[in-house]
Amino acid sequence: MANGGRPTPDELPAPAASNITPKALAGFRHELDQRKYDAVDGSWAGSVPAQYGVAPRIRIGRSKWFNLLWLLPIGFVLLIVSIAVAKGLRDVPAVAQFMEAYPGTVVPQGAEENAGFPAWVGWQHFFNMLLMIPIIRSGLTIIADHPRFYWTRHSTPGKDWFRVQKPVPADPLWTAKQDSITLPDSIGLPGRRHSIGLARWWHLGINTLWLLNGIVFYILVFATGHWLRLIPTSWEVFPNAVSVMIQYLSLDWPTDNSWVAYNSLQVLAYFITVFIAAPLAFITGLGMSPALSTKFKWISSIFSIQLARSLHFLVLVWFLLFIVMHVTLVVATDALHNFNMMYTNTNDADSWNGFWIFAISLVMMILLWVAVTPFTYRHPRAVQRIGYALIGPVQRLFEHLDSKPGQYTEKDISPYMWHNGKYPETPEYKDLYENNFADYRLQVSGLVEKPMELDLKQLRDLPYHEQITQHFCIQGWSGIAKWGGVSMQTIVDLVKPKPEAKWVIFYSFAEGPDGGIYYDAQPIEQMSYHLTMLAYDMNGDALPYGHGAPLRLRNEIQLGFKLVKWIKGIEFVEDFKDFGGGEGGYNNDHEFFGYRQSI
Ligand SMILES: Nc1nc2c(c(=O)[nH]1)N[C@H]1C(S)=C(S)[C@@H](COP(=O)(O)O)O[C@H]1N2
Ligand SMILES: [Mo]
Repeated sequence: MANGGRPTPDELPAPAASNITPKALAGFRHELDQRKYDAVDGSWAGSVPAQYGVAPRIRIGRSKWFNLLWLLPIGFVLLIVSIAVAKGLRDVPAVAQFMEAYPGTVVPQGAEENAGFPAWVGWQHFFNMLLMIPIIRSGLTIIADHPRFYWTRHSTPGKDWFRVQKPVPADPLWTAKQDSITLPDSIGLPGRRHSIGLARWWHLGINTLWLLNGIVFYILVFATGHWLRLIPTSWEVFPNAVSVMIQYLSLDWPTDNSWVAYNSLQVLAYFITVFIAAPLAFITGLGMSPALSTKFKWISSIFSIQLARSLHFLVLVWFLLFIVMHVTLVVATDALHNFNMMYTNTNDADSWNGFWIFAISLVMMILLWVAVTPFTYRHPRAVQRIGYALIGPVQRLFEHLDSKPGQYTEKDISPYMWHNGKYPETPEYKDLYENNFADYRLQVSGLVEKPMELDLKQLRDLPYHEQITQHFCIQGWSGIAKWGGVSMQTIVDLVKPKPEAKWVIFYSFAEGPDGGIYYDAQPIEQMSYHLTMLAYDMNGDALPYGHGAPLRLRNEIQLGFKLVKWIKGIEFVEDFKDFGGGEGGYNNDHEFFGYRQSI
């Protein structure tokens, strides 16, 4: 023996088979951005510059776009013409007879006994207004994050029917984040580009209160005779509504009898708002939830997320038109009397009492309007916490919906899938990519019996799992793809998590916009769901660079931002509090998203 009695490498026994290196055991926690972000300032979202949209446009036919600003002059001309026509009509004897037969108001039986407005109507009306302001404004911010509407779940560029943004550029790696636009801070809540995380806390959080207010309203409306005012009880409401319309347009307005009964146009407008638009807002809102859409396939196959989102938007348009008309008419017809009915619940035509209460409520609304965006920028964590307190329980509830595959087939696959996020740019990733991922190792570590490293061949040798599912980005776009790879259950069975493991962190090669690698924490139960998998194939080919090569997560009850692309490691942990900024994910740390996103 040479070497002073020590064996040469050739003489050594082969090392015991092991697929774990000390590096693998370490996880990637040290590569996370540990800073705490507690305010929204100039460095927001990786110092993303403001970018404004274009005037709203509607698609006509295949590719012609109509700028809606033209509706202003067109609407003005139409209004003038309608006024002239209405005035002319009233001179026609048949029309005059019609107007006499249908003066404009149907007084239902029992209306006289139920005349007047109880105090609860005034209060409900006030709360409703107060809540609608943040709901509508945050809704606009949500729209601004993907300023396009589609009729189908494919969200294909050029197939949008409405946009406030230029056409989608030809860049094949154009991301939805690049597509997002800024709103003025006085309009959006908040206005900044890509502040959807905060906007959603406002929107979903306040929605729970609005819903509660609405339920109380429904109960009281039906428990009292108040429903008689809002629900048409005879077909006469239609000719009467036409009559009222002619009276308004001919500028010879109907006599007001609101203390007893609304005129028929009011009844129809209020009925639609209370009993059609409001429930539709709720239903279409839920229609955008990934967990619900994936579970209730028979509904979502017709009522797709994009149909829901488009209808949700049209409901908003209705509300906006309603608010403008309603406020205009309240002020233009007998303002003092109207204020007294709603704010002091008296049938007093001359007192200023109602006006003053209205004025105070208006000041409150203006103060609220002005304060909410700056408050959100100063206290985003408070917005995140309060929002989560309000809507989090429902989001948690929906996380129990473990859906089976089979909702979609090959023919449902979207021709185009939007990209999102920040692409990996590190030398580490570039080297792997150029080598066709021959040196790629997925590192699975943390609270497991058997930490391991798996190369792509080993991953491909595991039982193959395939699913055709729909992706739901928080920004609002969607798309269907076929994903092939390994069920997360298979990985769980291999590594055997310890009982203490409660959360599973997925680490990316890619950094986030503020630096530090992208990551996301998911509850361990969901790793056993049917539709939770690591995908290395997409639509029958190897997963492309833009969509997360060589490996990405799919968990179909969650929104897209939780589905980490370019995965390099998975770590089983007890709690995510000590990882990164401690909020359970990159977007949660940096942009105040939530860690449960089933809605
Ligand atoms: N590493 C990493 N993964 C990520 C993101 C990211 O920014 N970085 N963005 C997420 C978001 S917001 C979405 S919607 C999906 C988009 O997946 P796709 O580009 O394959 O459509 O990836 C998610 N995974
Ligand atoms: Mo997303």
